[in-house]
Amino acid sequence: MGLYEDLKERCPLTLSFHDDADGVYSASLILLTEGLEFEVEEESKVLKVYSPPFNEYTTKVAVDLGFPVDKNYDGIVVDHHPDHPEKRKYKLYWENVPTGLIVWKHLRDHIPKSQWWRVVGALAGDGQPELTPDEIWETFPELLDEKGVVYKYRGEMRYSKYPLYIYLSSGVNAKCRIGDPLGALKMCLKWKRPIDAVLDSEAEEAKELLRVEEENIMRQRPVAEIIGNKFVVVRIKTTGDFGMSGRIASSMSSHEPFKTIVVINDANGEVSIRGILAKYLANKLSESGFKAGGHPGYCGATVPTEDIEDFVESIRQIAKRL
Ligand SMILES: [Mn+2]
Repeated sequence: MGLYEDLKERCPLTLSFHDDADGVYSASLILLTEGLEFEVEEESKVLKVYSPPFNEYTTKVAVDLGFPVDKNYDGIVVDHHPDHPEKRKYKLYWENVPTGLIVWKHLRDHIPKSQWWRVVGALAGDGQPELTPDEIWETFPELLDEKGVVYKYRGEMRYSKYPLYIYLSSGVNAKCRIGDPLGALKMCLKWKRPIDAVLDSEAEEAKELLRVEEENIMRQRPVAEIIGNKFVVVRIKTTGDFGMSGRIASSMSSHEPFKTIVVINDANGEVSIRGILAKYLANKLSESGFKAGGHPGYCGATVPTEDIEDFVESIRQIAKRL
């Protein structure tokens, strides 16, 4: 039995996905798989497809969402995050590559070839477009074509340009970060070909919102606390429930490659951790009772806002012992 047979057996399906490009494209690939049926809400007729907090799914299928907190969960999980328990009741399809690629490897014979470019959206979203299978590049060579916009900067005419595959992930990611993962899924399902993702007005609007939000944050001059020469803890505050910490942690990390960057959003308790000790720190924080985890180098945590001071104090203690 493979993933396809497992899914078929449990139709009509309900589905949960991670609120990032890998999660959204993984969900879109499953939704476009031929021969599967999905449950709909009785009144609204909307598909039972959700984007719950990480680890917190209860649907029959979950993609890119880590292990389930519910020890009795017995659905189907496709994922590449670490720390799945050995003793489990659920079916796990796990590999060390982004989830969209795992989904495609198992379901390719049932996904229309015209939709295979979605795998590149998933891979680019997780920063590994180089894992794109040869036959996908060969089927969609336009993914490498560049498109951009002309703009004026300090009186000078310039233009931006990116290959098409970057647009696949950047628009979806932006919609997710402004807190609308279901809108992101809808938007990417509306795209029939990769070119449809380029400069989509809905995607551009979301990106613009994030740019403005980043400017707001930088105007506040966020405070950085350097702990034990190992960690840099930065406190930001977004105006709404925006996922900004990953973006800021990643760009700080490229300037401080030898330190581990922790960015905490005081507005919603969202934490991103990047760098050499990211997984170490997430493991220790998780042992201390915080919800933290992720891939080596790229971790995250969710902290109730009233516990943020305790969270930072834990980091200070962990640094002392190292
Ligand atoms: Mn992923």
